[in-house]
Amino acid sequence: MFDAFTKVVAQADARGEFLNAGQIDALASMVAESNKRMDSVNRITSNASKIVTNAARELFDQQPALIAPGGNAYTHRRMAACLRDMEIVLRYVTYAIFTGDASVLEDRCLNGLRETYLALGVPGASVAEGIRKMKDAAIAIANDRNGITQGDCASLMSEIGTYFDRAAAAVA
Ligand code: PEB
Repeated sequence: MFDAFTKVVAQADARGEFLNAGQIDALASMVAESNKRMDSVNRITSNASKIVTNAARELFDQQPALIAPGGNAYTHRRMAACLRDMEIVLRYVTYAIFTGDASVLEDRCLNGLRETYLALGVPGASVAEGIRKMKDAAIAIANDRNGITQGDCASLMSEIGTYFDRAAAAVA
């Protein structure tokens, strides 16, 4: 598991090089902008159950076959597994946002997930759609201009989007 700092160090060490000015500048600006990152993680974390349940509700509205007899979220056991899976993905996305690096998400959550869903018969495209709905909700919450010091959050929001995109692409 890497964070933005250890990733840069590992890459430099693999080449036997000192950190270069560009790398130091990039990490320095990450530190300077870190309040936005922490606030985003905090907002998404404290709204996690709302993000998960709303995304699942929208998914089942659009794909009612999932909750009809024979569907992959039919029965309380499968519904619970589905909500749990969405929560797991969202949790790992918050770790990736916090560390500024996708490796924790990739290594501990997404690695092998497609194969798991194939083996279980869970439709990956539907999981991906659920993840996209969580992405929209999470970014709307993290990027809410109300009740917070105003600043330019465009690049952080697009970074956050990439973690959800990776998760959706890993199972679609
Ligand atoms: C991944 N999901 C399921 C299982 C596993 C995961 C390992 C099998 C074991 C179990 O049932 O608990 N576990 C999960 C995960 C990690 C992990 C992400 C990462 C670290 O350890 N059903 C739907 C929707 C979708 C869904 C499309 C969006 O209709 C999910 C939610 N996952 C779903 C369902 C099951 C499951 C299991 C329904 C149960 C499948 C079954 O037993 O028939």
